[in-house]
Amino acid sequence: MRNHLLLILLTSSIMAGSCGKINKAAEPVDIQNAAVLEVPPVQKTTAAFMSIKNNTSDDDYLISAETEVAEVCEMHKMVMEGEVMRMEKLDSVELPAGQTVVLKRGGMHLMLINLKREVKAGESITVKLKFKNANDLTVKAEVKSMDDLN
Ligand SMILES: [Cu+2]
Repeated sequence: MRNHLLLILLTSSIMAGSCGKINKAAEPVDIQNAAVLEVPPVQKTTAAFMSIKNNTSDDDYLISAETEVAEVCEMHKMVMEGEVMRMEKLDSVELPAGQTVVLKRGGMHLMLINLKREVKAGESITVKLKFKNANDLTVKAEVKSMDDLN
């Protein structure tokens, strides 16, 4: 009886291990092309963009973000209201299993609010990301001019 139980436990832990990730070498979540938009010194708000790939076979969620340069960092999406485009705050960004979600201009983005200092093209800014399942990630986002972001 004891042996059977042990076998069941072993089998289930092996299966759980192999199901957790699609690609063993990859991180649970990969960030690519992280960028922050350069803004004039008078502007106290900017946005950050990136591609977020969920390498696991479970849906995950980006639940918060923070940067060294802004007091507040929110997740936003653009919505059309009649002819007018406006931004709406998101509680989280869904990261479907095995898929890449792109935060980009005109779409979802991180909003950096109350900038503590000027952000200049060419410098690199630390962005901390928190997920529902994956461990926290710290990534470097390059500050880019509007033209370089297109
Ligand atoms: Cu926004």
